[in-house]
Order: sequence, then C-alpha cells, then structure tokens
Amino acid sequence: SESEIDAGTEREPLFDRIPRRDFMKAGAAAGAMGSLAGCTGLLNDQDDGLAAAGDVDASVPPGEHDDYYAFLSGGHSGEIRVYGVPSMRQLMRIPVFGRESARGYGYDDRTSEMLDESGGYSWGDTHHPRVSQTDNDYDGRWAFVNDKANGRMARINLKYFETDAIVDIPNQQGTHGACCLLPDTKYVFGVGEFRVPMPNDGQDLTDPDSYTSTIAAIDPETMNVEWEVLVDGNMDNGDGSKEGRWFFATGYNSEHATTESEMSSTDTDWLKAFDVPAIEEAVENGQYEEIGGVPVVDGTRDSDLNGGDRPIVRYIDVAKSPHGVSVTPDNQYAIASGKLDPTASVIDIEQLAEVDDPNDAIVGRPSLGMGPLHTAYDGRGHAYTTLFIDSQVVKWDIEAAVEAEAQSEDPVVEKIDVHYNPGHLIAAESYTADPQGDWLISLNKLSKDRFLNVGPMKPENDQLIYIGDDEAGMQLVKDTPSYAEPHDASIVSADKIEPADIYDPEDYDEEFVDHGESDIVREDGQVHVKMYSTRNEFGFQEVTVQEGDEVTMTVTNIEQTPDILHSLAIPEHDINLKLAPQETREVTFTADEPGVYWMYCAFFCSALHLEMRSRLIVEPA
Ligand code: CUK
Ligand code: CUA
Repeated sequence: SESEIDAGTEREPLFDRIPRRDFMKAGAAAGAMGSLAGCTGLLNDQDDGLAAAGDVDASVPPGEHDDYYAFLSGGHSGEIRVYGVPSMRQLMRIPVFGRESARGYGYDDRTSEMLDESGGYSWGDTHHPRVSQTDNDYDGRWAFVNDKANGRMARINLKYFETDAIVDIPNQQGTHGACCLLPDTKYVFGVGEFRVPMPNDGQDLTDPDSYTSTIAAIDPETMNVEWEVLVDGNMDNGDGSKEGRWFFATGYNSEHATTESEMSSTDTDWLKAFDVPAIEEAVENGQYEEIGGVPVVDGTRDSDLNGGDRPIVRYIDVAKSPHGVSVTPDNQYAIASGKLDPTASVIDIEQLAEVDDPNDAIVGRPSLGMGPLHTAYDGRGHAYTTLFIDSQVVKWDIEAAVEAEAQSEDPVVEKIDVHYNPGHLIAAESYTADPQGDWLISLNKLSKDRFLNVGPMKPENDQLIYIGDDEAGMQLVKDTPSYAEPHDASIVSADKIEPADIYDPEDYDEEFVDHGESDIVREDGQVHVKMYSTRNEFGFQEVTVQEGDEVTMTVTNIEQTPDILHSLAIPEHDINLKLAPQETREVTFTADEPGVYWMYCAFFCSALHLEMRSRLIVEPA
C-alpha cells in the first residue's frame, strides 16, 4: 500500500489545518458542571468552541469517560499503565515481564509458561509501547513493548488488555527501541542496544570491535523473528516510515568503545536508515548468515550489501549521540534529536531514496535548546521536542526549520517549562498519519518538590499540556505522579479500541467447565480437578488429594455479568488465579504438605464473598 501514502491527498496541507476538536462533549457536560464554583470548563464566551488562554479544564466529571486511552510504559517495573486522557486517571495496569498477583499473571500455567519460555526472568524494562496500525491509523488489535533488560518483545492483546506473547529475541541483549513498520504493521522492530559478541558464547570476549548490535524484524501475528540486520555502533531508539520502506534507528558509540569517555570521542554518530524491501530481497537471495536460529544480514558499513547501488543500511552523520527519532505524520521527514547537541536533524525521506550521499538528505538542523530527546506532532506542522537539561518542551515549526537552512528563520514557536527533566513526550495519536493535536503528555523524570514527600524515592511527573490552541500557546493543565518509570507512551482515541466485557472461551485453549461439569480425575499420582466458580461457590466444597500428588486445577468463572470476577487463591501454595466472567485458567502444583487449606476467592464479588471458599485436603502419604 505504498501508493496510499503517496496518494494521501485527502489530508489537508499541514499549515492550513485548524484544531478540529470542538469539545462538544465537554459542552454537553457543562450544564452539570455549572454549579461547580470555579469550574469554567472548556467553554468560554466565544462560540468558536476553542479554549481561551488559561481556560483549559481537563476535568472529566464523575461517571464521564475520557476521550483517549494512553498506554505508558512502566520502565523497570516491567509493566504497562493505562491512563484516561485528559483526566490522567490510571485505569488499569497490564503486567508484561513480571508476575502480578491481582491479575494472576504468572500464576496460572499459561502465563507462567510464557514467562518461563521467554527466559524465565522475573522482571523486564519496558520503554516503548506502540499500538498496531492499519492504513496508518490505530486498529485496536495489539500493543507491543520492548524489554531493554533482557532483549525481548511482548505483545498485548487489546481485546483483553493482557500480554499474550513474548519473544526472546536471539542475538540481542538489550532491546531498546520498539516500533511498527507502517502503514499496516508488517513488522514490529526491536532495536538492539548493547553491542555484544555474536554469537555471545564465550568467544571473542575482549575485542569490542567484534561486538555488534542488530535490529530484529518480528512478525506481529506469529511473534516470530523473521530476520535481523547487524550494524556498526550501538543503537538506541527507532521509528518506521509510513509507506513501508524505511526504518530509522538512532545510535551512539560509533567508536565501538566500552567506556563513556571513549564513546564520546568523535563529533558525530549515525542515524541509520534501513531499506526494508532491500533487506527482504537479501534474505530472499540467501545473503545472510544464520546466527541464533535467525537469518542475520550484514549491514555494517563495509559489507557487500552496502557497497552496491542500493545499500541496505544508509548511515547518516548526525550530531553526537542522537536519542529519539520519529517520523512526521505526513511521512515527509524523520527527525532525530541531538541529546548532547542542541539541534535536531531533519531528514527528507523522499530525498533519502534519491541522493548518493545520505547526508544530502538532511534538510534542517534547528537549534532547539539543551538536551533535546524526543519529538511529537500535532498534525498542524508543529513538532514538540523535550529538552531534558532545560526542563522544557519546545514547540517548533517543521517547515520553518527546513527553510531556515536557507533563510536563517527561527523555527522555534514557543517553550514551556515542565517539572522537571522530561524524557519522552507524546501527543494524541502522534505516531499515526493524523494526530489529534489537542493533548500532549510530557513524561518528566523528576518531580522534586511537586508532590507530598514520600521519602527519598520520589514519583515521576507526567504533565498534561493542552496544545490545541496555537494562539494561546501551550498550557500546562495537570501534574500526575507516576511510579518508576514511564519512558514512552501512545495515546489512542477511545473509539478505536474495543475491549471485551467478558471472555470468549473460543479465544483460549483451556476447557470451559460449566455447572454440573465439575469433575475430579485421578491417575497415577496425577489429579485433575475441574470446577466452575460463581457467586458464591466453587464447583466442589472440598477437594481431597494425597501428599505428593501433582494437582492440576482447571477453574472457570461461569458468570455472564461483566465486572464480576472471582479468583482461586490457595494459601501457602503461592497460587492466585484471576477469573473474569467466562474465563478459564489452569494451575498445576504438587501437594507436598499434608493439611487443610482454605481455597478462597480474592475478588470481593458479593455480600457472601468471604463465604466463597472450598477446602483443599491433603492426606498424608
Ligand atoms: S528512551 Cu527513555 S527517555 Cu528508552 Cu525512548 Cu528516551
Ligand atoms: Cu467470588 Cu469473591
């Protein structure tokens, strides 16, 4: 569908676009809000429906829903958090790389096997949650997130808001950047950060020149690693272009060093542009080496595949240690932020395919401020870049930055202080071809003095900023404390995701156990207990097994009523299965301590919730 972007003329030109959201929803709520003193809402005396300066109210009254879902990474907590925007209420947490008892994640056989088979680690480091797209728009199917700690990629099913697949990426020690190749999420790319010997099996330990890092192309349906490309230098963040050809990755350490001072010795590093169809052709032609069970294509600068007419990886010189890279909504530019350098580099994607020297595709280098890290978009031709050192978000005009090369025009529109030291920022639907242009969240690493003191470890601060009014400028609306530590986020219109209310038994392998189907099958020291759960009982009042038996319990919540959850908690056995309506989970354990154990339901499901229990009786052998 390359042509869909090329022919994307239905979109208005960048500069003529005006904020489209007219806040009708907020207007409808205004009557109810009128009695709240000091609550001016989004409405004002003008009838253009736009907020006036200082007049932005992000409140979502009790019982009202938010306009957006935001998926924030949880960093080294290994999870994803779901916020509503603009309320910034935390709606849900989705465990990904670590066990989590309230959701029974890692406690039933299916999820604990998934965690075991992807390495068996108890934690991960999630940075970049990216939501799948079709035709450059969110399709509500999946979110993907990397594990920087152990070189993995996970998939979250957005029907159930739960992790349903994790792949341990061969040849990658730390998978940092994560993102989809658009327009239709053909691949999810994992960007390998740490350079390691390949294979990392004890050979070549000391010569850093023999270390490499790779990008991995993962099939979103099968979560299979299709191929990898090895390159020179470390890699960092990544983003895919929207017509399906290019994948961009920033990188540092072009020196191939192992210490910080050596890694900072040259003046430039690379933004790498991977030519995906050219790589696919090389794989097709067998021009790869199989390492760690996957085809690995050599994309280092001196490789044969980079020598010909169509290099598979283009190395673009950018200022030292670039960090974030993101493609503009109209797919014209990839913008890489300087981090150690006050500029961003603007790369013209169309020119990249045409020029001999990829450096000729750099069409702008706006000077933005100290410590530019990540860039988001409003769909009206503006870029918003976090300035880590200045503790600001800078809004700038993309075309003016390109023009500035010739006319020395200042592309900076305005700066707003944030509190403090922002890493990523994200605007509503910024990663799509059509950002909403109203809300932006600055994910600030430090909150310092902004909240009640909770001890030496302070929360971070996710600040909500209204960007929908170019005349009034950016307006800071809300501080939101967050637990360590969100890096990136994706903000998706609420109507693009359709989560289920109850489970569909067709979606999983476990056998549904209905009323009257409870059963205990004993065979050679193996006991299989199948039982339903409902208000206020389990299928069996008691279950008797012998010491040493291997017990499998298959439990179904047979309720049809949304929001009525049960669980199967077994004291002193480290077991808690979460059971949403129509959900079945299985757990296998060895009954090795004789005694009586009250199996109970941990979700407060009814007035007789405390009575909802059953005895596990383990008879001495
Ligand atoms: S990285 Cu953390 S602030 Cu992993 Cu996208 Cu830049
Ligand atoms: Cu079921 Cu509490």
